[in-house]
Amino acid sequence: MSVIRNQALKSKIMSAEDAAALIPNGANVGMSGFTGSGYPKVVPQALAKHMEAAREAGDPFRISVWTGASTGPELDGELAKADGIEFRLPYNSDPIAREKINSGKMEYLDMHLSQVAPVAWQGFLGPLDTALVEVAGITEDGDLVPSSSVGNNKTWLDRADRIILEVNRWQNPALEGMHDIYYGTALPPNRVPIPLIKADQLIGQPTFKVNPDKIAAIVETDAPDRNLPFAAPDENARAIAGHLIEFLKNEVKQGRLPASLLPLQSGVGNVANAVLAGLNEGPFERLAAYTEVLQDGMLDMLDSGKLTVASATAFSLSPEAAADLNSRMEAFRGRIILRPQEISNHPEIIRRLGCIAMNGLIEADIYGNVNSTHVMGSRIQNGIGGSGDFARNAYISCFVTPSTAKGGKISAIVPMASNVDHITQDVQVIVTEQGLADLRGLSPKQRAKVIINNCAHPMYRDMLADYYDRAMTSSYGLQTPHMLNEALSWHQRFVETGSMLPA
Ligand code: 0RQ
Repeated sequence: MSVIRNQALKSKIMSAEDAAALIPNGANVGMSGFTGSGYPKVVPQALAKHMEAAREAGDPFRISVWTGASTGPELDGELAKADGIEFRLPYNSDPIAREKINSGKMEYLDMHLSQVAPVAWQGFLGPLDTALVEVAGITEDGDLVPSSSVGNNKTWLDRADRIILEVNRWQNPALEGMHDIYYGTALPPNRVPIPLIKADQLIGQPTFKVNPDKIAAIVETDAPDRNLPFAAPDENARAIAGHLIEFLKNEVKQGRLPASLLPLQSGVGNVANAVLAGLNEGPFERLAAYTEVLQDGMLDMLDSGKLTVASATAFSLSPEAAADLNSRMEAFRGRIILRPQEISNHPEIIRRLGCIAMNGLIEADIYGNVNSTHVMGSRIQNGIGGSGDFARNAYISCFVTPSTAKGGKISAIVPMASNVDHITQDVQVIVTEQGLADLRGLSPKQRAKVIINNCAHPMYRDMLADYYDRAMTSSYGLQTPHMLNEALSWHQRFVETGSMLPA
């Protein structure tokens, strides 16, 4: 069966080049895509060629790109390489785009992922000229079958003046019916409760509604989603997973968590994926996930039966796992639900379900403030993504990280975080390969002792204890003792010498 089942819309089929030519210089473009899934693959490349030519002719052509989260090299990579992105939101992990941002050539607005759609509706971002969205198909009635991510597509399709669709035949047609698109959100004062009280509940419809008059172009594609592979869990990652599982086991024993835990959220990255691998071998059964991305580890847990259902907004799978899932999508019907990111990351729902959040970090300070985004306080790594949505509203908010980075030259536990994404009140558990710090109910000074003793690498532990002891005798105040002239000196030393360790 054709994936374009609506006869009238077939007349809109055209080449990627012709579709790209519809996007004007300076436009705000809302694109699909979330962690390397469901992003448009051919129109951005055609647009990038056009941008390269314009740049060489001395007449720069740049647009603002709004997405769900990160995308693939065909989108962010190609447009950034062509110097075609003036402004980008909300989450990026593409290395070329990262380099443009960090060299000051691209404006980047890093936002909580749950807030992007409502903010777009508030209007201060300006009008949305074009929605460029990958879909898996078009129904007889002209409804759109979402692809391997939902992200902000509902909002882009509703809000844009013009719609360009990429219909991707690579996506398994069995995706139809695996999405839950909720149309009940509104801005205040018209907001109402979102009626979702269980991770596996359906509250919306399987397709996007769309005004056919706005569809200006349809481009047919047949190209795979492209994600980066995960690193196999190393010794550190396995140790981190082990500490976290012991902690969760004890919470169950103490009667603070049910035996099947509470809905899990797991962030992006190698360490978060390794924790899932640990959970797959662990003692917990009949788990549920209410999360934003479904990584390899979660797919394995669905396969083993440890996980009964995974609600997310996107797949975030290695190329092998993406191909594997795509080849047997039907088997996961009813067990995988993809929702708009406004819903997958909604504070109201996360708080109600009581998610257990597990996210990576760049650095944490001795008082438990967490930096998820900026290396040495100034270079963006990826972005806050959904970590803030979940950390603030979770039942238990955990952060996982190796205790050092860059072969030990950087300590992930520092005197003062060089940028704060998650304030100490939103950080309840920090886990490194050294151990776990349960910070719940502790004051700042009590937290410092536990973090230094349990989480810091031995190479840095005495240095942190020394900083804390001296701060206790010289700090302006003793609620959160600091020596302001030294608090960021480790970072400055790294910038100057390439290591946080003294010569
Ligand atoms: O860089 O690849 O150049 O060596 O950061 O680090 O240790 O592999 O860890 O893949 O789990 O990522 C915070 C980036 C961790 C991620 C972060 C460097 C390190 C390496 C990756 P290289 P690891 P992970 C839901 C949740 C924010 C968004 C989020 C992230 C690279 O977890 O983006 O949580 N989180 N979303 O060398 C310098 C340090 C460093 C450091 C790590 N202290 N200093 N570099 N790195 N720590 C999903 C979404 O929102 C979509």
